[in-house]
Amino acid sequence: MVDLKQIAEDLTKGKAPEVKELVQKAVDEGGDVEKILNEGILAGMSVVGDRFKKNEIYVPEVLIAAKAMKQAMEVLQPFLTEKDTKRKGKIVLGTVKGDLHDIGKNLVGMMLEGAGFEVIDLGVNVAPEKFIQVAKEKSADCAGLSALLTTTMPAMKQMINSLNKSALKGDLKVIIGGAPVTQDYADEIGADGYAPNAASAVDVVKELLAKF
Ligand code: B12
Repeated sequence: MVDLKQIAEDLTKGKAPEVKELVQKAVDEGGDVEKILNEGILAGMSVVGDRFKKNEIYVPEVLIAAKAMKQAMEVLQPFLTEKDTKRKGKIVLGTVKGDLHDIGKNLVGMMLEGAGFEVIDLGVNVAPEKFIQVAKEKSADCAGLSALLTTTMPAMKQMINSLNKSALKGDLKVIIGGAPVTQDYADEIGADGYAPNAASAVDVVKELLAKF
């Protein structure tokens, strides 16, 4: 039997081929796909996130681990999609206007997809109205906004102000994140949720969309 801890450990070291192989083996052995995801891949990514927060590792290591995660997710994705025939919810995700940082946003997107949510990634430099327009078109349940610059955080407030004036008010949940963003800021601007990292973003979105 594949040791899921080994998957997590190899992932923290960015060993993409090993991680992919072990995940494939675990699936072939008939392992529980959600368990492989949670106790293998996401457990590993959570360690990577913690180490990054403590400055024990830096952006390149995070990216290498994220790449390993992405490859491993390719193995799991068909099973996850099959299992969640009715997806848990739809999220429009983007980095706010004026901001080009997307590493964290991409990690959040990957983790959400891994957890069974449908993610519509709008990319970077996304105008407040764009989030609302696409959410409306695609009947999204939640908008995820990322900002890495203190100067672009006000774009989150603008999006919420626009949302409150739109027909989607109350229907579209908003979760925000990014290094300078805090729970206090989320409360101040009236966001529905905040998460400090990709792993907890999944928990917060699950809570917000509990009706699914
Ligand atoms: C990589 C990087 C860049 C890259 C971005 C590449 C890319 N494709 O993203 C490049 C080189 C392009 C860049 C450019 C700039 N950068 Co820069 N950059 C960084 C750096 C080193 C790392 C950011 C990162 O990717 N972290 C890794 C990820 C995994 O962490 P994260 O983004 O925080 O995401 C996690 C959480 O925040 C959360 N999260 C993130 N998004 C979301 C969204 C939701 C919905 C939720 C729930 C959670 C969530 O989950 C993620 C995963 O756990 C930071 C320094 C730092 N240590 O943070 C500076 C930093 C953010 N940059 C900074 C600056 C100033 C700039 C520039 C203005 C520099 C310049 N003079 O040109 C430009 C701005 C360009 C622009 N308009 O956006 C400053 C910001 C200062 C400030 N307080 O505003 C920082 C803090 C560096 C510094 N100490 O000065 N940068």
